[in-house]
Amino acid sequence: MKKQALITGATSGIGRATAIRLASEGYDIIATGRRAERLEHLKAEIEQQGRKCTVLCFDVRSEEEVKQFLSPLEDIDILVNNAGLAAGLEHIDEGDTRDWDAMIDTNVKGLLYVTRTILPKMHEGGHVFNLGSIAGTEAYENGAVYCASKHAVHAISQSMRADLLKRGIKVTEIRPGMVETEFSEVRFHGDKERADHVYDGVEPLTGDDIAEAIAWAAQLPRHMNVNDMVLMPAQQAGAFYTCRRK
Ligand code: NDP
Ligand code: 8X3
Repeated sequence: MKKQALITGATSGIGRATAIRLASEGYDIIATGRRAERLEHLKAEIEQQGRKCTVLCFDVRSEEEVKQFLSPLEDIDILVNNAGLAAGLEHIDEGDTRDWDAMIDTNVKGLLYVTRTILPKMHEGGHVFNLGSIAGTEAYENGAVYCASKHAVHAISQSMRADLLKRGIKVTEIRPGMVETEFSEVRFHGDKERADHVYDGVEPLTGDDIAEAIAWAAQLPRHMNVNDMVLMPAQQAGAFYTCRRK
């Protein structure tokens, strides 16, 4: 039987690259996001690879929408909980509470809604990937709520792994440092110039690099799991250490 991979946040960056990569590994893809046109482009690209691609356009922050779109699905082999964002980069006494809601509702609650809906449709041998971050174990100035949301993903991943042991479902947390996607543009509310400076003097990772790691972990033998994968550009050693070349 063909295997199915569900990837949330597949309209851009890491999610899009992972959908294409897993399709090339022989998975049929279910791709989600809020931007319908981008999902249609992805579908066409994956179908050109000879794989099936179902696209589902909804907001992971809405429990109702998550249930409506994901409940009908069956037999999911891989779930990539990727949809997420950082919004704003301010001190806690200046932050916008709408940004805080967006991050907590997407990165934490959205991931939980999707997971709760999909897990009953996963069999032994299934594999969940959660997109955490180096911000899931480090906390930096101006990042209280984003870091808190990724600390939550780290905790959820550890508990989920324990909860699913008996069902033979693996849980891998992917925790990247700098990956050049639309992430920084979203964080700075569309300010592309500011976003570009984040990667000044650094060769960042790409969505394809993260997809490569996910594809590798997904093909390991049944008895072997990568619990936690921290991935960074070679010029970065943590949230506080980046060597920028002039
Ligand atoms: P992008 O902004 O390029 O992609 C984010 C994806 O999430 C988009 O497809 C977007 O789709 C989707 N998304 C966001 N909000 C929602 C929502 N409410 N409902 C449904 N989908 C949503 O960023 P990345 O690819 O970089 O980020 C992917 C994940 O990786 C995130 O969880 C991020 O925190 C994590 N990460 C990223 C790092 C980086 O440096 N880039 C480093 C560490 C972790 P749409 O807008 O169409 O809904
Ligand atoms: C994104 C990476 O360094 O902005 O999760 O926290 S960082």
